[in-house]
Amino acid sequence: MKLAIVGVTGMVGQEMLKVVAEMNLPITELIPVASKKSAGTKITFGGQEHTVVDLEKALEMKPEVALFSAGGSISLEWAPKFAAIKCRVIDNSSAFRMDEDKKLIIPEINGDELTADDYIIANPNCSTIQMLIALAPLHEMYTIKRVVVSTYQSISGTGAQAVKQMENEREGINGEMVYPYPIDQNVLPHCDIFMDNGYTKEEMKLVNETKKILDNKIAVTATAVRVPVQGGHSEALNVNFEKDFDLTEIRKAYHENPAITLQDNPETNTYPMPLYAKGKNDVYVGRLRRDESQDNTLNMWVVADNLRKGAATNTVQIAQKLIEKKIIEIGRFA
Ligand code: 11C
Repeated sequence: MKLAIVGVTGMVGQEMLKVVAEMNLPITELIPVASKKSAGTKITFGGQEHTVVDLEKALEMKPEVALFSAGGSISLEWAPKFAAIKCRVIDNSSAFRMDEDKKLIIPEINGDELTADDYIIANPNCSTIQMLIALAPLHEMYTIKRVVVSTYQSISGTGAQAVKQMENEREGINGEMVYPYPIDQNVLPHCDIFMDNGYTKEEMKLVNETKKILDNKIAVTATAVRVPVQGGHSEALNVNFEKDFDLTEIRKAYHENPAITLQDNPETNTYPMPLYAKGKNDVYVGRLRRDESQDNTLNMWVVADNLRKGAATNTVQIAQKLIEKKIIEIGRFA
């Protein structure tokens, strides 16, 4: 298939190239797409050089699938134009996630909802994906009533300029700031913009996307925090169930889950950390323990590479699901 990657020069776009190669998507032509400013530059994929094109040119080249990760306003303007030529768009921005007519997909959880009518498919926010991969099996076993989540989000979630800000701070260079404060040696209780209700947009993504993907009845409250870690988001979850749970049964379910690596042994100091998750597609789960202050409640710790399962990997897995379900008509434009 002809595959376009829109935003190919960004941090997620670069990771998409790696994941597409690792997962062996059946690609006959790669169309790397970026802003007019980057058009004409070269990228290497599959041992060959490819020229980056702008969105207008990419549309003329009629891709069958386009992975978008170039920001919400680009998606809002361009995804419908690609969909109009019957290209399947998988969009990593927040533009369409809460749109009632668009599906919000984590393949392991609701990938089977995809149909041939879906031309713009939304990829959830990174912090939602890793949380729901960990929570979905528990919801099936014990029915989740409420989740209290605190995130510890790395700076790569903000993008390359945030990585530059932290590098500059560490080297004592007075450079451009993307955060309102220094991030090195600091912790900001602030991811994405503030909303009228006092929560940040990132916090509300955790609330609203959980309801859309997993179950509208689950109550979620969130505090999203930026920490001076280059890559990998961590989350502390407090999960209240309708009925009592069994820790051995939970460990067994995680152990058998192909999307999850269980790292949970206090005796050997084994628990998930961003350092382990870097460059990996799995979601890492550990620190499983009963909340002794409340019945039917579990505490746990979840880590994943936000550029991988939180973004590029999930997006590519949606494309794989479309192929598996024969929704993508491979070779249609050949
Ligand atoms: C962060 N979750 O780490 C964000 C990055 O809604 O797709 C992705 C923003 C989004 O700040």
